[in-house]
Amino acid sequence: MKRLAKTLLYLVASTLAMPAFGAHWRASVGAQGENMGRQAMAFLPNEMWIHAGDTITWTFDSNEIHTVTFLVSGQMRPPFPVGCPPGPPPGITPSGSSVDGAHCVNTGPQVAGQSYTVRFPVAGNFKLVCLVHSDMTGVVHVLPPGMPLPYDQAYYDRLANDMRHALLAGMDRSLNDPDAQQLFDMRDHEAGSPRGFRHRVIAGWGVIGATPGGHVNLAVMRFHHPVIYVRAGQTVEWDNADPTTPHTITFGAEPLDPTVPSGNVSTDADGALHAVMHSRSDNVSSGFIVAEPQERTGLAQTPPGTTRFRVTFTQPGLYPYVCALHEELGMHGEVIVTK
Ligand SMILES: [Cu+2]
Repeated sequence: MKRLAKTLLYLVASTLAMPAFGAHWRASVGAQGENMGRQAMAFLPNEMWIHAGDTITWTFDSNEIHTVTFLVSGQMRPPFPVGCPPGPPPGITPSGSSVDGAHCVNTGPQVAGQSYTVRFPVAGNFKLVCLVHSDMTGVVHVLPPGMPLPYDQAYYDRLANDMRHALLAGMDRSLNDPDAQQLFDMRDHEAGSPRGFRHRVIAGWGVIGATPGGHVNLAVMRFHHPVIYVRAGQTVEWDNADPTTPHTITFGAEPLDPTVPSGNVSTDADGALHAVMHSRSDNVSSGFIVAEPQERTGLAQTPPGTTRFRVTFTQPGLYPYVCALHEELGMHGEVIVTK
């Protein structure tokens, strides 16, 4: 009873205190399907209207890493290990930091269970970005105190939930669509023609969407056809069909630097990377395989053709592999080579 009275008193006090101390808002970062394969890479919601003096707490909701980052006005996004300049890497600022357009604020990479609060002392429109994912952006409109706000927290909660479901369910449908499955199977079958590659694995795929506040995207961190059968002497090809997310195809020991191919990988005439494996104890890693990127300032460029990776298997056996970036999300597969 005493506790209830205290809670009520606190509620009344905090309501009365609101104008003086600023309102507290909530939003979330990222979302994932049950098996972590589907990753909604988005700020949920990715556009909010608040008052100067308010704070927003972002709660991280996925095993995939994200950052909440407000750069200085006009600044390009640095790589996430660099973070917020000035200052030495990792360039992280503490929770409770203030965004004013003149100072960079950066959570650094965070995962499910973590949260971070940002203060907005001055009016302005502030762009919100994730340093890990290029198609994950948003905006916070900070209005002068006293101006009417278009939405309340309940609206943002509903919107975040709708966005979460739309992103995750949208991809669910295309993944589980029997027609889509059949299309892939047919393509694999037809590719048995001399011009094609018979044994093909889709190494991740995804979609990019947008709201007026910025970009949202969904990445499916899975190998389509995670188990594939070939005969000794045949070649398997992995293609990345995700617009921005890189993946690796890694057999054996994980490389120190997952971005670059292992020394035993060569380049085919069409630019695709190619390795030959004689035993499952061979260490082979593709480096970053990523769909052909748009050329943009400030982004690392990959040579054309690193959208595909091929491995020729000379000996029968069981060849397990992983994506070195997304193994923790369950992104792994197996090639079974028969005589
Ligand atoms: Cu991956």
